[in-house]
Amino acid sequence: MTRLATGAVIDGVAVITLDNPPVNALSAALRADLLAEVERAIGDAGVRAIVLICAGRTFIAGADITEFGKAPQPPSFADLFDVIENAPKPVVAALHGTALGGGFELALACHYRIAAQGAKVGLPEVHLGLLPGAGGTQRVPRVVGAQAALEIITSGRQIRASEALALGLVDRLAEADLREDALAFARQIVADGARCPRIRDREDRIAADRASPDLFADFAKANARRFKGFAAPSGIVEAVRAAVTLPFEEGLARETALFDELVASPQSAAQRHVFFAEREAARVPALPAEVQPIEIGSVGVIGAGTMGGGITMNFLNAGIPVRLIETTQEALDRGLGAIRRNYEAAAKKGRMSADQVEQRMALITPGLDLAALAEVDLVIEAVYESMEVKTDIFCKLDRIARPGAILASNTSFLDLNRIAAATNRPEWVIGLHFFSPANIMRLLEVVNGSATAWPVIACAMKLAKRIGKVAVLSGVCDGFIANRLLAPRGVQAEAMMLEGTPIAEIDRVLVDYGFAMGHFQMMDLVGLDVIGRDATERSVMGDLVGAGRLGQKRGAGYYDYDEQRRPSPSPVTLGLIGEVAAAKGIAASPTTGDDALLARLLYPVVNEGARILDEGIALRASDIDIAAILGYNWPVYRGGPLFWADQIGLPRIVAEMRALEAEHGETFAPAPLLVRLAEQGLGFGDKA
Ligand code: T1G
Repeated sequence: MTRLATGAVIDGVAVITLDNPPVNALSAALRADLLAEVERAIGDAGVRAIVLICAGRTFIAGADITEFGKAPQPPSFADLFDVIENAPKPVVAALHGTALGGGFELALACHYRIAAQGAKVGLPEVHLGLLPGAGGTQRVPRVVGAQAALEIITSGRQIRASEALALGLVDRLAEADLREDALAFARQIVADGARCPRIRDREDRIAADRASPDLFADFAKANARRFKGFAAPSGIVEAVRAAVTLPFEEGLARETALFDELVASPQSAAQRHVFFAEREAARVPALPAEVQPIEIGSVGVIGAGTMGGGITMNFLNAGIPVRLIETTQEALDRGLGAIRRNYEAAAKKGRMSADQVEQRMALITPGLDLAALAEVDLVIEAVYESMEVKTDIFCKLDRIARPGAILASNTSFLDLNRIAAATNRPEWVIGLHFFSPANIMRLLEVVNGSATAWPVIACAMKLAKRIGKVAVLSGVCDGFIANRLLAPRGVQAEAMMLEGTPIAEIDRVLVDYGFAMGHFQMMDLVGLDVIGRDATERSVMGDLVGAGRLGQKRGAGYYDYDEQRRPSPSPVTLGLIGEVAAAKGIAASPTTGDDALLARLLYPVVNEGARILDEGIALRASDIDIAAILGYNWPVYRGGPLFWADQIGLPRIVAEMRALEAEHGETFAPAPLLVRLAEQGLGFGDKA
C-alpha cells in the first residue's frame, strides 16, 4: 500500500508530507498514516518540532466526503487531533491551496500555522448541509470571537491568507518557498523555547462574548432570510454558542452531537449529492479520449440585449475579449450601458475595483457589422427567439466566420438542428443555452446537435468551467432539459388556479418547499406582457395584460403590490379567473392540503424528468437535478427533483400519479421509466 504520509527529519525538524490526490482529502487511510508519522516524530528524541505539509495542489481540502454515510473508520478526527494538539513538541501546519473543512480544522489543532501567500482557508461544511465537525466551531471563536466565527462558518467562504493572518487564524505568511519557510519557522519556535500553545486554552475572546448573550439570537434573526429552510446554519449558531458558554470538551461534545444530527439528515444527503452531481455533469462518457477541446481566445456575441449582455459579461470576467454586435447603434449603446452599470454596481459593493471595471469594458469591441466576427474562435448568437431570424444569421455567419470557428446559438427551445442546417458546417454548430440573468445563473445547457463534432462539444464543456458555469449536456428537444422539466409545474399551477385553488396557496406551498418565490409571483416579476406575448388562446394572463396588469413593474399583475412591492391577492384577478374558468367550462374543484398541492405541482416535474432521462436527452439523473437547481433555483437542500423523488420512494409517486391520472387524465400518466424503476424497487440514482 502506498503510504499517504511520509516523514523526514531535517535538522531536528520532522517534516511530514501528506500525499492523497487530488485534494488530500483527510480519508481514514490518510488519518492513519498521518497519525503513525506524528507518533513516530513525537517518539523520536532527535525531533524538536514537527511540520505538516501537503504535496500536490492544496493542503487538505476537507474530510473525504465519500466517507459520509458509511461506518466511520479509525482513527477518528478527534483521536488524531488530540495527539497533535497535546504533542510535547511544536506542530506547525504549512498551508497552500485551499485548506478547507477538516483540513483547516486540523491546522487549528496544530500549535502554529504558516500559509503560502496565495493560500485560502475556510470551513465550507455549510454547503454540504453540515457544520465543521472536528472542532472548528470551538476553535475559531477562540481565535476571532463568536461574531466573526458565525459569519465565517455560516458563509463557508474562503478566506485569503492575508485576511487569515489579520484575523489570527494563521501566524505567518511564507515569503518564498513554503516548505523552507515552514522549516525556518519551526526552528525559530524551537529557539524561542519550543512552546506548544493550544487554541483550546484561549479564553479572552469567548470571555468577552459571554457579555453579549443576545449575539446568537441577533445573528440568527439578521440572517433569517438567507438561512430560510436550511438546517445547518442554526446548528452552527448552537455550536458556536456552546464554544462561548461551555468548557472546551463539553463544547466539542455539543458540536459532535449537532454534526451527527446534520450528517444523518435528508438535507445534507441532498447537498452532498449536489456537490458530486455538479462535478459529474462535466463528464461525457462517450467523448473519445483522444479528442482535444478547441481553445477559445476570442468570442463574438450577436445581440446586446439582456441575454447577449449577460453572456458577454461571462467572457469578460474570464478575461476573454468579446466582439459585441447589434443591428443599431442605439441598441448597442443600450447594451454597453447595461454591462457598464452591472460592473459599476459590483464595484460599488466592493466586489471589484474601478480599474477592473474599465479593464473588462476594454475587452469589448462593439460593432454593427457581422463581418467583424470573421476571425473570432466562437460566435454566440443571442437574438430574438425566431427561427427565421436565427437561420438568417447562421446563413450569414457561414459565409463570414473563419473555418474552424464554433457557431453557437443561445436558443432556449428552438430546434438546433434546423439552425445548424442553415449552414454548410453543422458539425461546428452547438447550443449554448444560458439562463437569465446570464452573468449570474451558473447553469449552461450545452445542446448537442445531431451533427455537432466531438471537439466542439469538448470545447463547450471545458469553456463552461472557465467562465464559472456548470455545463449540462442536452440533446435536442423542445425546451432541452431545465425549461422542459419545469414547464409542468406552471401548467399545473395555472390549471389549479382555474379549478378555484387560490393562487396564494399555490405560491405558498412552493415557497414552503424551498423555492425563493412561487409560480405566480415569478410571473409577475418577469412581466406578464413578456411571458404571454406569443399566447394564442384566451388565458387569465392574457386578460390581465389586457387590463394593464403587467406584473410587479405596474404594481399589479396576478397580485396587487404595495410601494414595497409586497403582494396581496387581487379581487380583479379573482374575477378574471372566474370568467376564464367559466368560458372554458372548468368546474370548481380546488385542491387542498399541502401534500396534495405539492404532488400536483412537482410530481409532474419528476415525471418529465423520467421522460427526459429515458429519451437520452440528459446523460444521467443527477444532470437533471443540477439543471433544476442551477437553472430554476430548485432548493439545493432537496437535491433536485429526481433525488427528492428517490427520497420519497418511486412506488409512492407512481401510486399518487395514477390517482391523479384517474382524476385529471393522461397528463399524469406515470412515465414508463418511472414505473419500471418503481417496480424494480430502484430509484433514479440507481439508473446508470
Ligand atoms: N472529499 C472527496 N473528494 C473531494 C473533496 C472532498 N472533500 N473535495 C474535492 N473532491 C474531489 C472532487 O469530487 C473532484 O473529483 C476532485 O476532488 C477535484 O475537485 C470533518 C465534515 C477543494 C475548492 O467541502 O470545494 O471536512 O471529479 O473539481 O474546482 O468538519 O473541490 O476529479 O473525480 O472541485 O479545483 C469540507 C470541497 C468537507 C471542500 C477544489 N470540504 N471541495 O476545487 O476541483 S466536509 C469541502 C471543494 C469536512 C469536517 C467536515 C473543491 C476545491 P473528480 P474539484 P476544484
